[in-house]
Amino acid sequence: MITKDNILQNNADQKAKHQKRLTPLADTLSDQGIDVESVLKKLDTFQIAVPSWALGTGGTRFARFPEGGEPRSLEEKIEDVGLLHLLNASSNAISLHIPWDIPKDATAIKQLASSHGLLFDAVNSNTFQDQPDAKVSYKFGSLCHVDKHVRDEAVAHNKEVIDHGVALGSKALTVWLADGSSFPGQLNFREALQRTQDSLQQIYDHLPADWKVLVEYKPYEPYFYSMVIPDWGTSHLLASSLGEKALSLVDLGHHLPNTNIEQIVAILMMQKKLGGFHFNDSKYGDDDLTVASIKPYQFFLIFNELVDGMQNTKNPELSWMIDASHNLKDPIEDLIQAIEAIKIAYAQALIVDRAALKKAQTANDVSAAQEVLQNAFRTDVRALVAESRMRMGGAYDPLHSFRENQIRRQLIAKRGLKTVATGL
Ligand SMILES: [Mn+2]
Repeated sequence: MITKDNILQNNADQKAKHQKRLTPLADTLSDQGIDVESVLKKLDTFQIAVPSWALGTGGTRFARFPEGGEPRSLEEKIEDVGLLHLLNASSNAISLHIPWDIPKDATAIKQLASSHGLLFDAVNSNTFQDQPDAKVSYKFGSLCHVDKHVRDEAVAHNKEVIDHGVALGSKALTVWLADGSSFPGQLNFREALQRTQDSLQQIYDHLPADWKVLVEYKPYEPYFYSMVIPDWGTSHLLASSLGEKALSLVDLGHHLPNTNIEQIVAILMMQKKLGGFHFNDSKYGDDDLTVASIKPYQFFLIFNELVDGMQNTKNPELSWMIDASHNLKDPIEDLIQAIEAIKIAYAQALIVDRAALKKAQTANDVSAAQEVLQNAFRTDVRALVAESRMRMGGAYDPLHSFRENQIRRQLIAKRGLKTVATGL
């Protein structure tokens, strides 16, 4: 479809245009005392995992309008992430969802992934829906359920997910619980949380020594009165009680409107309890829109705290993942844009003049502090991100390459127009 040679040839064609953008930017940054080379090195190695469920077209409660050529199997999902990684050199891992992506032959799947330069990031369990062969129902919860049989089943499922992950070389389990209630009185809050903690402890005890469990939180949906793990505080409480291998996972869409997510990031990192990220953007709720498509400044402020935390705390290494689902755009085009947006925000956070910011904070110079942050945010770093991408073998303009090479048309020719990605 598209080869490394195509990409290198196209990059060579764009070289003069690229240099015209890069040189003045690098000069300006150098004048500001920024070590451009060290920023580039950080960008070079920054990799973001792609979730298997983002490769097909999502829907709403009302309809689904597929793009065509969606991956029909785990193998094809891996091929799509491989294609993405070929284009952007920044998505070297896939995050699987069990049972949607159970490998029939783990060794063969691992080999296929590795042939595309891909690793397996966190594996995700699913107790938010009943599978056709289910012995019990999760209608009224899973890890929090009042019936021990249901809890046991949900715990066993999570342990199985860990085992699948071990076979693939993954190192983390993400638990997103759809447990909650939609009406007052439906659940005893305290008992539901206690049962959840006990269930999580059993899962935690099944983790290999070098694994971690990432505990997601969400204030509402699918239930609209209470969620058992509604916020970062509850996630942090659970992660703390479970042990060192348990960490909180921040999904950007899992907050009430106007929540100060950057402050949550700072607090969790101070506590060495931030495990990872699910990147997306939101206008109203868990909209799962493209990263930074709605609130780019907030996204930059989040990365500003992440960079500060990575430099100044002992927080463990983070799992960077996208969690998005799109019903309008070509899923691969959307992922190209999402990863680009993440790298732009990271680059902008890396060029923040931290010494000047510290000085302004120490002097209570509010205006100066704002200037420092906005100076970084208003710098167009796209040439820097492109430079790093090309150094790593990626395309000058991945979206352009995807379109120019008519990749979606080829995927449709190969897989068909009416395919539905497994799990969607
Ligand atoms: Mn998520």
